[in-house]
Amino acid sequence: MTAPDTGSCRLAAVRRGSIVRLTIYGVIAGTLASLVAVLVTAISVVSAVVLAKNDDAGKNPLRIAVTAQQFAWKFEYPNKTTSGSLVLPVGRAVKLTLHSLDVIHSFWVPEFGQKSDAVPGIETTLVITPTRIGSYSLVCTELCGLGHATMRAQVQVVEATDYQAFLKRAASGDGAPAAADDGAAVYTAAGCGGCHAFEPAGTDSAVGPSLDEIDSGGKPLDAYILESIVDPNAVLAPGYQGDVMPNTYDKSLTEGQIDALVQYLSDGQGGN
Ligand code: HEC
Ligand SMILES: [Cu+2]
Repeated sequence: MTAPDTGSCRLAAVRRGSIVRLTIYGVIAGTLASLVAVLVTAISVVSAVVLAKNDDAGKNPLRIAVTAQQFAWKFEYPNKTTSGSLVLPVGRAVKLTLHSLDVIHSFWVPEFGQKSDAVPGIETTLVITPTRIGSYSLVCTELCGLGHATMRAQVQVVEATDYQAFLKRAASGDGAPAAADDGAAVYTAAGCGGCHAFEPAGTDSAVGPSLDEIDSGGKPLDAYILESIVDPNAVLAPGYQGDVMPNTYDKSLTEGQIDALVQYLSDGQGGN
């Protein structure tokens, strides 16, 4: 291009100035608007959950208490039953109240699009309305210790009738992991597998000693296992450090659950 050409172009543009500019702005605005519309549609299609604002839980949200602990999640429903997985009815506003028994954890279901920390001594909340039936994963996104990577739980969004059925089953202790005092279920729900190998449970983590052959050091086996769970620092397994295994199980598990766990581990001993 030569200079005179540019000059005449500019002259023409100035003469038609306002109209041209208006048209251009109009086109840009139109494009932006349709882009935003496309994005909004895309986001609502991809996201399984409509987020309500924290202060907009509706009149009667479903309230579920979430307890985080190294390295497991526990959910308590309005009828007081608990479970190691989160089951939610589709289309209903849910207010999750988050607690931690030890360190800071962070509740994150990628499809829910929003995180909330679980902080010891503080109650935090998360309000969501799941809009799509399906199975999702809850992960802890706060590096909370050695078993952090295993601190996961399943989230299921189901029809309202299936949710009611789940609550009934959970209340009767049938098929609800942490509610039933079933040692295997307690082992999974309490996150023991995040640190221990135990063949009957199919876990192979090596942060703590393998539980396949527990050496009770001459004590009665059940008593030794019980002590190891409720007071982990009382006797340290040779070659392992104290203050690694959470010392909160006597608070977070019921007596029945601990008994079931002791039974489960003791039954699983190779030599006994
Ligand atoms: C963060 C990791 C971690 C978690 C989670 C954990 N433990 Fe441990 N556990 C350890 C470590 C480390 C030791 C060895 C040190 C000690 O004895 O305290 C241990 C020791 C034990 C022992 C004694 C084993 C022996 O041979 O003396 C038992 C039994 C046990 N754990 C059971 C459990 C059960 C049951 C759970 C779940 C309720 C659990 N642990 C959760 C890390 C963990
Ligand atoms: Cu965590």
